Amino acid sequence: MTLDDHLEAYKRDGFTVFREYLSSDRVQAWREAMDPEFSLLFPKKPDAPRAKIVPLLGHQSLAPLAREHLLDSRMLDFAERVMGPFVQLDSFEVSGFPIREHALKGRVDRWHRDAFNVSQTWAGYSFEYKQTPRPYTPPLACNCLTYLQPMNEETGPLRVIPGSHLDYTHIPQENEFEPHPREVFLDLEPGDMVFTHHELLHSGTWNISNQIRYFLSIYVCRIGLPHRDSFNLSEIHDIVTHARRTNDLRTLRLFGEDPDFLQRDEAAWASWVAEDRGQISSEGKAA
Ligand SMILES: O=C(O)CCC(=O)C(=O)O
Ligand SMILES: [Fe+2]
Repeated sequence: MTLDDHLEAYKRDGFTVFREYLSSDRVQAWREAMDPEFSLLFPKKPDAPRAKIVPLLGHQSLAPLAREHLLDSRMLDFAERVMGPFVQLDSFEVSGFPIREHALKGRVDRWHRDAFNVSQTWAGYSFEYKQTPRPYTPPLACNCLTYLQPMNEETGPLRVIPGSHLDYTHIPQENEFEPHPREVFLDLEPGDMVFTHHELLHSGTWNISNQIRYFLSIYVCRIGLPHRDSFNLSEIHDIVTHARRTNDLRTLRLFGEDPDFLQRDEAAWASWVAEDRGQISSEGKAA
């Protein structure tokens, strides 16, 4: 699929899948580096549904793999296609889901929209019109989820509601743990990456396989929005120093730095507004 194909699917469905995003060597390297970490993390909170390592760039042994993954131009190119040149890191983590009892097979983790979503802004308002799907607009945030095992009935698939980034699908609290009539299970192989729109309704599924279920999550948001990860990490200082030296503005923006972006944005608006004015017919101008 070309980036245009991905963009078309993304606009329509609220997500797109990049197959074989990570090679099997990379998937194995990640798993081997993380298994020992998670076997220490799980016993600390035995009842927690998952454990996390965050910020990944602050982790001593995982930082080199994390840096390569975060700066992958395929992800950054696509993020810029969907958000424009405003891509900032919010948080980069790995989640590991422990092996759970068979009775939890197929159970919905919890339906939700990810951070910065606005679909539910007027939930509960009594409308005098019927809400119909709104026009697509660029996301304020995107989740780049890379799964490190096949995603099937045992490992617990990612379930999504295609189109829910635009159609105001609402799941009442009492149904957040129930299957949804429009849900689709994503059939993924190890190393496949799912790139989501922050308004997409989705849920994980409990892991009853014989291995830890992992995903890497790079959550990006529009520059200037509040971010969870600290950018005051030695790995990030190193990336930023290099980016300054090479005048790599995209990489600087990833960590919230770009003194000129607002000015460039405003210049683009000004030419757009001028173009619109120029297109008004003589009748419109006379009015
Ligand atoms: O468990 C999954 O596969 C998805 C997790 C998720 O939606 C999240 O971390 O926001
Ligand atoms: Fe999520």
